[in-house]
Amino acid sequence: MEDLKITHPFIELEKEYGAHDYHPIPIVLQKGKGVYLWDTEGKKYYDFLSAYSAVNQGHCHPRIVNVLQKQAETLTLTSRAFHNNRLGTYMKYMTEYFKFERLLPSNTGAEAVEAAIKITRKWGYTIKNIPEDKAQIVVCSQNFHGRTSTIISFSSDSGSKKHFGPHAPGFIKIPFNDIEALESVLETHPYVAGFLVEPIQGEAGVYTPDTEFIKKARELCTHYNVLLITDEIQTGIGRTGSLLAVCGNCNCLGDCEQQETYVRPDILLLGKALSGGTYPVSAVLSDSAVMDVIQPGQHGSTFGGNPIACSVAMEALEVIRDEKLTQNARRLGEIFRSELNQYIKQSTIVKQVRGKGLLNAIVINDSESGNKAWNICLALMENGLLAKPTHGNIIRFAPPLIITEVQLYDCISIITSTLQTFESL
Ligand code: IF1
Repeated sequence: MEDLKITHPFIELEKEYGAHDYHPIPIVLQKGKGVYLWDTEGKKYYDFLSAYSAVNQGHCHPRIVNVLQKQAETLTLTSRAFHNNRLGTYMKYMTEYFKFERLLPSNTGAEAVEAAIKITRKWGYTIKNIPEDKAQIVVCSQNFHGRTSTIISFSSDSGSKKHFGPHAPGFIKIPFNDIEALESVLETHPYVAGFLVEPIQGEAGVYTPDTEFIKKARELCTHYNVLLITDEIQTGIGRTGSLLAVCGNCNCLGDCEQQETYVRPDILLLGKALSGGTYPVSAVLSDSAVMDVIQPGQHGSTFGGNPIACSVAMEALEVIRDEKLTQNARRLGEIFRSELNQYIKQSTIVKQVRGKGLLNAIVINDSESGNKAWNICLALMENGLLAKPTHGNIIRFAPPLIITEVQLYDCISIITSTLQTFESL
């Protein structure tokens, strides 16, 4: 991928002293507020990535930062060797907010996914009576659930898994959105303990499944006594225009069981925006019948459920509710896709816009190995909007959910005018 010929002292430091595990857009940021980011030269940009949906509430949300500061001056970490006055309150808050009986606190998304794999396997052995070490978990091709050794074992992306073997066994891959394939596997594999799925595949390119896919997966998992595990680390917390992507098009904030379109998983995974992007916080939510397979000494982490994480997460979720960010994401997402579809009618380089709420992507008319999407993102950066391609020819657009209609139209204008400059090339 071509880079602008510029470099920057901070970029050079990363090159000189850091692991080269990323290929960032060549920009150095030093300030964030709301939907805006500023680089070290003071240039202002719209953030259309939101740190991969971790900044749903906007950069440095004052309420969340205030809680972060106050807790950081009071008590940052006790470890779980002792109790503290924030964890129990947080557990009650989260289980009521998302309507589950129990929460296991963790820090990163991958940790939550790994915990869910452990819980599912142990549930399989001790409750479903699967023979020891025979449990299998169904996953989808093109999944992204994190980068730990177990998780990359079931990745489809060779770049994520090659030379990192030997890979963990116990996973069966089906095509995303293929309910017949799921049924066939569950019919013929009695040792399946769980089905792990992103309700929308973010990294793969914002693939939204058929409306009924998750609902039918729920029915099949119930029928075959398999745990449905939904990874809402990227899609959750209002991003897709409902509190959880597996909700229907409801305005609710947690009581969507009343809606016939709500699909309740057996295990719900959250992360990223759970802290509004201010602190690593992730969570595994389930009911006692599943979560109680974990007994003292069988799971944990130094920072899991620390006072800062608990305090910040509760405030971050209050902000989602108080500022009606879920509803805003739904309304503005419809405008965004409608406007981009208008543009596509006369475009030769944009093939499609897809997504839900404010998790959207455009597909560029280029090969996956092409650099058109990358060059478009460089041009967008020059024009004051930050986005980054996922998988070659797909550009993900995911602004903070606090974006206003005026700001969104401004961004649509930047995006379409930038795309226009590539039409004749
Ligand atoms: C990177 C991708 C997005 C996730 C889902 C679990 C995790 C993620 C659905 C793990 C994390 C991040 C990781 C970050 C970039 C970003 C990403 F491009 F990698 F794939 F969003 F799509 N489940 N996604 O999206 O959470 O351990 O990172 O807290 O690794 O480059 P984490």
